[in-house]
Amino acid sequence: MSFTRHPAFQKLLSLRQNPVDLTKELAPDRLEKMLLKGCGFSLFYGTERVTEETLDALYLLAEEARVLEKMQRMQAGEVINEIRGVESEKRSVLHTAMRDLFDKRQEAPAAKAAALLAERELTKLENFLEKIKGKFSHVLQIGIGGSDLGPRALAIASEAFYKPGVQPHFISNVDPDDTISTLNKLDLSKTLVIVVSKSGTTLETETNEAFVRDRFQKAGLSPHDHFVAVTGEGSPMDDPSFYLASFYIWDFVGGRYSATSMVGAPLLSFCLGIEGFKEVLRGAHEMDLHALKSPLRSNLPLLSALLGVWNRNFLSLPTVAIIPYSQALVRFPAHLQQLDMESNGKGVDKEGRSVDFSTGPVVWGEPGTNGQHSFYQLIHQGTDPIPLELIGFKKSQYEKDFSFAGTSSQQKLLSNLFAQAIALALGQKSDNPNRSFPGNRPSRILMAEQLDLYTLGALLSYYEHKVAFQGFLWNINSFDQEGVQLGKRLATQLLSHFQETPSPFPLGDAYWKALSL
Ligand code: G6Q
Repeated sequence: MSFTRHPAFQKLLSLRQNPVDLTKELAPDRLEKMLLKGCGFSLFYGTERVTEETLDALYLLAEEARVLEKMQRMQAGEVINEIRGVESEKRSVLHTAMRDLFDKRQEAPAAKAAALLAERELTKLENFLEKIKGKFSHVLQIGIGGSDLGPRALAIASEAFYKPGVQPHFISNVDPDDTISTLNKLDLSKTLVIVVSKSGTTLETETNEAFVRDRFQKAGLSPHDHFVAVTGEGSPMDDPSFYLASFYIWDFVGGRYSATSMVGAPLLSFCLGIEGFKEVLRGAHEMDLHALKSPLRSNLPLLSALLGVWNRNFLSLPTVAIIPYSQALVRFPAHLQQLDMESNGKGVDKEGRSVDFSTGPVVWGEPGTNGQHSFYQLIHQGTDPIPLELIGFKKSQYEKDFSFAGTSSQQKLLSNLFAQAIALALGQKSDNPNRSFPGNRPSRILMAEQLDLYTLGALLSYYEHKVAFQGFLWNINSFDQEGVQLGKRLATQLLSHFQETPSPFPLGDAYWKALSL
């Protein structure tokens, strides 16, 4: 059913007339009461502009949209990546099977078969890593979009747990400066190169692979002894004779959902050891089970999805800032930007009808406290309220800290996090209009004990399921990406004309024709 036709939608429309005023209502007991715990996380949502009545209506909406049933169908491997009645991808969506390696495994045949494939590739990887032990210290991943952002975000976030001496590097952009500056940091003789492309046809990745292979050849090294492929079975890159090892990914794992598949596994296992990588998978799997099995009112990613829908569709807030108070999560906002905006930046519903409501928000962010010294000005006093998703951890990763002026750095970090949420909610009155803060600006806080490997996996999965739940609520397909496909096609068409004309500016008729829009 269309999102706006649910009876709960009408109820929420009436509630939006009079949303809670946080400047009046925020008090310690509200913060204590509006808290949901699960899977090692605590979600504080007392600083969102909701009342118990709003929450009742939101949960009713979730019930009417049958989101838990849809989550079950997804994790069971039913074909849900489709738009009914028109040509579409028509695939299962089984990134959850990539980490279904522990107890309480899925019994549904499609999910079970996918998990067995994942297990097979992981065993292959384990044997490969054993074989190359001691040969390499640098690892370079070449890939873009989903074949870069998630693995890179996880690799940066888990540096505290690396095996001694390993150094990961990434090349994604087809900008030659990116490639050269990365190559300059490598000792090629000690470098393992992992080329990741599900399609095996992405121009940026093909170009960078050729570029780096050329460097190996020029250095008198055989690329075959250093290059590993991760690709789809039967893709142009699926040629094991060309690589030291090859691993597979499948069309039921979308690029932006692929960090826990072989897209992220080789690099992360190289850096963390296979057991370390499995710990990331274990955390992700526990959150998968939590999203699947928790009832409506105790389901963490669902609550986050519902609060997001309230802010987007009923308070009409068009963006969301994700601010981790953890430097390790510096690339997480970039990954979540792709995850959310590529999944839910859609204009038709699952029946192919144009939607008459807003879908995915603009997602952006930076770690706190850095953001506080830049764009928080607009967040406090700008004309457009921006809902925040704040992420924090009680303990630091290294657990090595320094006391200055009576408090540790970790205490300073956390006190900033909570102070911001409260200041945004309460605001501040002043006779000087330039020094007054309107307040009533929503945020929520996701807290965990420590950003260890398990928690990192669970955090990744929490956001994957938040995005999926929002898609289920809006009745859109969160798992295709026609907009990305269009850009790839047009760039390739246009490129042929660059070969003919050295200077492409101004873009003359020939270019417009090449685009055949
Ligand atoms: C992700 C998108 C997109 C994709 C890249 C790389 O969901 O589809 O970001 O991951 O375009 O594609 P390949 O892995 O096929 O090179």
